[in-house]
Amino acid sequence: MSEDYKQMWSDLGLDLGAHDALLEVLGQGYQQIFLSQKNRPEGMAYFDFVMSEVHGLRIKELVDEKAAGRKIIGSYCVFVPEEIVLAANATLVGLCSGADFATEDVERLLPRNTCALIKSSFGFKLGKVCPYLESADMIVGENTCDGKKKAYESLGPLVDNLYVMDLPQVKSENGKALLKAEYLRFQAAVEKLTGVAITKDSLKAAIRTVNAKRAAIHRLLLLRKADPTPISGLDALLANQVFFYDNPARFTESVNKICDELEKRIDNGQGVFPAKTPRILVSGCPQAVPNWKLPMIVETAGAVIVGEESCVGERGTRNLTDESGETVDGMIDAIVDRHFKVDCAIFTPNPDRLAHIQQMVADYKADGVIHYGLQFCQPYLMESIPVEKALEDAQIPCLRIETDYSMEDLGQLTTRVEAFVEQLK
Ligand code: BJ8
Repeated sequence: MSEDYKQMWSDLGLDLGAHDALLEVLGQGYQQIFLSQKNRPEGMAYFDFVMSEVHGLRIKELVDEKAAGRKIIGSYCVFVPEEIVLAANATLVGLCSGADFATEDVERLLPRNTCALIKSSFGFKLGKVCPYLESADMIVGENTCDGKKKAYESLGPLVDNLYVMDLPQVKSENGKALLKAEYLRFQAAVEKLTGVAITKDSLKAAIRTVNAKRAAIHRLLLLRKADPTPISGLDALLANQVFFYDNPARFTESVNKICDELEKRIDNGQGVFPAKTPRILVSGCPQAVPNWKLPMIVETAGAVIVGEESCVGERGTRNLTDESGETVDGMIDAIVDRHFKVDCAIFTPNPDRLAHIQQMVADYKADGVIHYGLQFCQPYLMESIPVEKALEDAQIPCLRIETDYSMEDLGQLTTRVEAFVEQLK
């Protein structure tokens, strides 16, 4: 594929040598981790194709959209409302990154003790290896954790199109009013970028499109309640990750198709692992592409992941936006209501998240929880301690891990996960 796209990547300003190296590692990792799995649903062929073309065909589509006058908006957080972007005739893509890159350069701009997710986003910019970032006409940062909000101050000078959205930290009426004010400000900024005024009809259509996409991925996630589970945690995570890159309508159709297949598998008692395999819920920080370390360890240690309480998972997709609004303002209110339910650990206090973890344990019949914390991520690491305590009080085994994107702790993590799986058996 590379030869066909070299000109496009070069036009986007990528460092072709560094980019080739990244694709090589990504391809090898994908081969070893995903394609070696047994009993995969046939519908995963779609996601294999998407991943093989994630820097190729999908970027070509975005470049073609740009040539036709459409704008591309990049985001690092599920609080950036895709409904508003689509309604203004623009396309939203995720920019969070799940691999270390150009670490030395990054550590000249950010402290060493910054979480891997933030460092990776900087590394992809400084290393000039992310065609999504380079295609974006607007990059949206958000004031969530301290790491991100301060990092955007350093990202600003590296790009010429950073827009920073303020976000509440408390689920109060004032907090909700701030979110609405910020969504209205964002609406105005997007309309200015695209030159398209959002109308009642365009916003309604956008809400329906995004809801359909969320409903489809949520349908897939709920099918994992079955024992044996019809899809591996690795493949489900991949679908959750592709959610942020793919064309929404095509994604919805492909996910619904694989769900039809999974339903048949469930009817036939067919699973990826035998029935009674220990079932694990992963809860915590988002796992962005190509961060597949934890599910790879868990699913080669004799367990299966049945759910992700994460923004790349149910935290990000479970709630739909009410579709009944009849005015733009009414629909913006519905978008605010929907996003205000996201129980990110940046909120204080954040009791909904604990309740959701416990609900997911019950719904997915999980035998235990692995709390996934990225090193130096204060919000999730801080919350992991009361989460563990509450789960233990409810006699639900919990393993708290703290890691990064490197493979240096692979041996140590594997040993801990294997011991945990033994305990669940
Ligand atoms: S709504 S989880 S996508 S902020 S891992 S950068 S929290 S130090 S990613 Fe997130 Fe939005 Fe919340 Fe979801 Fe900071 Fe932690 Fe790093 Fe994190």
